[in-house]
Amino acid sequence: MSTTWHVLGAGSLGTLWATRLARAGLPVKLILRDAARLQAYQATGGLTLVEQGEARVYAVPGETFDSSGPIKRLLVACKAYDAQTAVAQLASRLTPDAELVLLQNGLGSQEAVAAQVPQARCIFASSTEGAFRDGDWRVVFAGHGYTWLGDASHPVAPFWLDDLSTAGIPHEWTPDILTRLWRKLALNCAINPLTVLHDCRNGGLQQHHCEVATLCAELTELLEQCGQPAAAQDLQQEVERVIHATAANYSSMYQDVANQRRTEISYLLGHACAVASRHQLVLPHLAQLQQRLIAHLHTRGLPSD
Ligand code: NAD
Ligand code: KPL
Repeated sequence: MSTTWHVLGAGSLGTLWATRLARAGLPVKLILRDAARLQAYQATGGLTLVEQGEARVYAVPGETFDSSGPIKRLLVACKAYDAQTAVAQLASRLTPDAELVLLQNGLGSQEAVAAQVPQARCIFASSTEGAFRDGDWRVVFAGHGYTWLGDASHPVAPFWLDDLSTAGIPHEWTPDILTRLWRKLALNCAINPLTVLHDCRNGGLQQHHCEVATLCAELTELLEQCGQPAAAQDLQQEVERVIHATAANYSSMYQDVANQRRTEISYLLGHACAVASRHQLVLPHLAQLQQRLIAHLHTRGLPSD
């Protein structure tokens, strides 16, 4: 009998994972905020996955935090700023051998969650898959990608990665998950805030080549100083490649701001600046970028944490 996947967060990635696991016949349960959300969900009949224009409904069972029953495998699919509070509400249901998969972008939230549930194994993930919601309980699979998973403190892969293969979720186990997360964080720091401040698509940053290069130099210094030299390698070339390859796209932070949604700034640029200051590194352009972004978020009435 397979272990049930509890999925916390019925948003884009949570739905993308829950529907594919359910489609493969694996046991999945969705954890919702409260009874009202559960009732609304149950009235809809399930989660809808839209793939290549075709919509299919999967009747994944739902429950709330205070449902009874132990949780052995938990996919945490909320935003970085919600992860700690959401997991705290479930801590008492986690089994002594529980495993959590943390799908959050950026860094900082994973350590906070892990510290909260010391008995559990926390597996960090970094995903390049893309999905967005086009309605309540509906997600559009927008970009095929890969999910890297790893546990910096314990390099052995869990046996349940087979479930991901069965569900057709492209993935790879890596002992260097922190390097991957730092590399992605650096890319996001070099691209996303500038797209917000210059009000442009990723490709628009080709007009701001010097500003991008200066940020890449400071991010490279940060990565080298904080023990992540592999994540620093050829950073500027990689940033330029991504700007070119995704020229027509709006960055995720741009989309958050445009839609008046809270950003994950504290776990991206905020985390980079906090680590720089912990290492007593002076990185003036990164610090100035953070100040400009915070001021911009305030003018839009958005939180800056
Ligand atoms: P999302 O906002 O679509 O979904 C998050 C869900 O979590 C929401 O439905 C929210 O209501 C729910 N949630 C928050 N707190 C909760 C709580 N206490 N109890 C129950 N539910 C709660 O976010 P997303 O786009 O799926 O992103 C999740 C993470 O994955 C982020 O860190 C994001 O950066 C990362 N990511 C997303 C994508 C993507 O394409 N969407 C790609 C790569 C990485
Ligand atoms: O991951 C991204 C995002 O928009 O969040 C890219 C496309 C790499 C830009 O930083």
